Amino acid sequence: MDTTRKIVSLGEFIIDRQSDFKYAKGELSRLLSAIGLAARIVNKEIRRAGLADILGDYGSTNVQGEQVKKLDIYANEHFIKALKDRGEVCAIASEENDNLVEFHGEYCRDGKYVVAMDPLDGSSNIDVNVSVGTIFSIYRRKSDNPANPDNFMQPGYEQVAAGYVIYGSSTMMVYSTGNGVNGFTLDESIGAFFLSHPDMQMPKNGRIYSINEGNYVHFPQGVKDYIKWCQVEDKETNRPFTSRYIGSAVADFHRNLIKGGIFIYPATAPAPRGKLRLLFECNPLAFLAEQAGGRATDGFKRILGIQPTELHQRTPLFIGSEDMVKKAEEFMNKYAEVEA
Ligand code: AHM
Ligand code: MG
Repeated sequence: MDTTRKIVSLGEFIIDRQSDFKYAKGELSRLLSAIGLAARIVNKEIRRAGLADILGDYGSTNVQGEQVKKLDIYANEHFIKALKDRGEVCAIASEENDNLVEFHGEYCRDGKYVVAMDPLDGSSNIDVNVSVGTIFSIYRRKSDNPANPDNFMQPGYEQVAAGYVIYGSSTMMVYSTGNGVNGFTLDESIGAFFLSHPDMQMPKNGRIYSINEGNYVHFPQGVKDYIKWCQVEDKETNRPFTSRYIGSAVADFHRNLIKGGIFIYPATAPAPRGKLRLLFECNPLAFLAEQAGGRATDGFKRILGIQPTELHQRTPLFIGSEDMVKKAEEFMNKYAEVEA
């Protein structure tokens, strides 16, 4: 045991860092701790997912005669409830809801903030016991009216905080308030997150590329060329690289954050704007990548600089170690005029 290292819980850490915000009165701290609470509730349900056959399939009625909710719906409801109960958020945009969820009255005291989230990303992986995650993003509200979508039409660089919870072989919460990235691991026996990965830095380079190669035929030529480049033998650059694709963006990102690597979800012929959502997935992960010294673009321009025009907007995503993303962009730029 390393007795020189201080044990710091998520709650203590949030309070300690409150002074980073000059005018903070504790609202953001309360909001972050609400996310930590919802994460623990959702974690408990995810850990029981393998028992669904015994206790009742999701969508069916369980042995107690209760309706068993699909986990993505369950996660959505619990994150919304935890945030609503703290009263610091005036509206939530969720990948699970077509429209904004807005709060009024006691549930929105001053409601300085709005939250965009993907409550359970990669949820198709749940049935096969593969990691999934919750992704969140916090902005200052812009309009007096919580229902005004303009509150969410802010470029990603305006994020006050962003992060994710990964429900993997252990459960972790990783977040940033714009002052570095810190990771906390859940001790399930006592139900508390502890600082386990202080000041996370994404390696400047890496040798893992992560992309759904099944779509190869539909990729832009720049991506095809980059993949081929990754596969060529070259001692100096340590190629061929390793291919790893989990199919849960949070898990692929988390691995690359620690080991170094690139994750690409490009535009494809059938999905010309890519698959991933700017507000719910790309902006929060891009914020974390940049805070950890990495890079995130759509193959040409910075993700955090994109002006959103709709809640469920999609964008191609190239994210990870700075040098790897830059290299992939070089290949994209060769065809920029053709693809523009
Ligand atoms: P979801 O929000 O519906 O779960 O979809 C997002 C997920 C990402 O986690 C993952 O990177 C991607 O979809 C995988 O897509 P594909 O199966 O097309 O490779
Ligand atoms: Mg998603």
